[in-house]
Amino acid sequence: WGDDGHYAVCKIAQGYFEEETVVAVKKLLPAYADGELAAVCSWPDEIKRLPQWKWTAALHFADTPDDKCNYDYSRDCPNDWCVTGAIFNYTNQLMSASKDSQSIVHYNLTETLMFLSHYMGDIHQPLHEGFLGDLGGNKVKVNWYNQETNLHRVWDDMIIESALEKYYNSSLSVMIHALQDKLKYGWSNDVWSWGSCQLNQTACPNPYASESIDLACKYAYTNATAGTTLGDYYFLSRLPVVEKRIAQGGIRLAATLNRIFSVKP
Ligand code: DCM
Ligand code: DCM
Ligand code: DCM
Ligand code: ZN
Ligand code: ZN
Repeated sequence: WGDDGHYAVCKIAQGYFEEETVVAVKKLLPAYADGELAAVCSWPDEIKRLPQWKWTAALHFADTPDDKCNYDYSRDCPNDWCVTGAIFNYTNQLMSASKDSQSIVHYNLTETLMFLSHYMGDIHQPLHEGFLGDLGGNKVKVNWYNQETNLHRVWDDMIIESALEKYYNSSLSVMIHALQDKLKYGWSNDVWSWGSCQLNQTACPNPYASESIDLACKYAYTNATAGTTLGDYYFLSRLPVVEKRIAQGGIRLAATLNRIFSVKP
């Protein structure tokens, strides 16, 4: 996602934090966040092109083989170097620090929290598990209404931007409130299952990646080959998918952080 998508995921997550999570997150946030996790959730995008952070660039996605439309950790996350592996790794870092406050921590847990929160958003963007051959839609040149762009950017930014203009008075907080209402009144029966993890695991990103490539094949790539002009039909039919993925990302980020910080030393 672009900045708006990441902000929305983290703002929604904040509303589902348990008390211990509120306290732990507040301790880890940098001062400039002013107590808001959402304020720092785009940080990994801001730094990923700097020479000293280049190693993080591949952790934003897990591309999958062209036209397979499925995801397999051992195949698509070689050496654990992808968004799913990053979520496992950063969860483990926060867990070991939460479990044993005496241990010498060799990493910066503030950065760990910002990476985990960002990558939990990205894994829910269907094209972050898109095809290897087109770099998750980046090589698919399309027009969004009369603007030249690529399919990946349509899903990172354009659908959200058009929704803000058309339905939300150009206000991200109005859009977030609408998603919070949908979570309360429309998706209330799904929220518990979205947040739950199998086998008492703390983080379970693999099913999220599988859902993403399934949605990429059913919605993102469909009727969006190179050279296509995407407009109202594509926008209206795909916006519900984008909104649901942002809501799911928020719920799952909160559930994961709640599991991490409920662990007593
Ligand atoms: N981005 C940014 N600042 C940067 C690098 C990228 O704002 N220094 C934006 C542009 C991307 C968006 O972040 O479209 C999402 O990046 P990604 O999807 O790689 O996480
Ligand atoms: N991306 C992806 N798969 C790739 C390469 C990039 O999903 N193989 C994502 C990461 C960014 C966006 O596409 O969100 C743009 O990539 P970049 O910022 O590297 O130009
Ligand atoms: N949708 C989704 N994930 C699925 C199935 C559907 O994001 N596994 C999208 C397509 C629908 C929207 O969400 O337009 C609402 O679907 P539902 O009413 O099934 O929740
Ligand atoms: Zn992206
Ligand atoms: Zn990213």
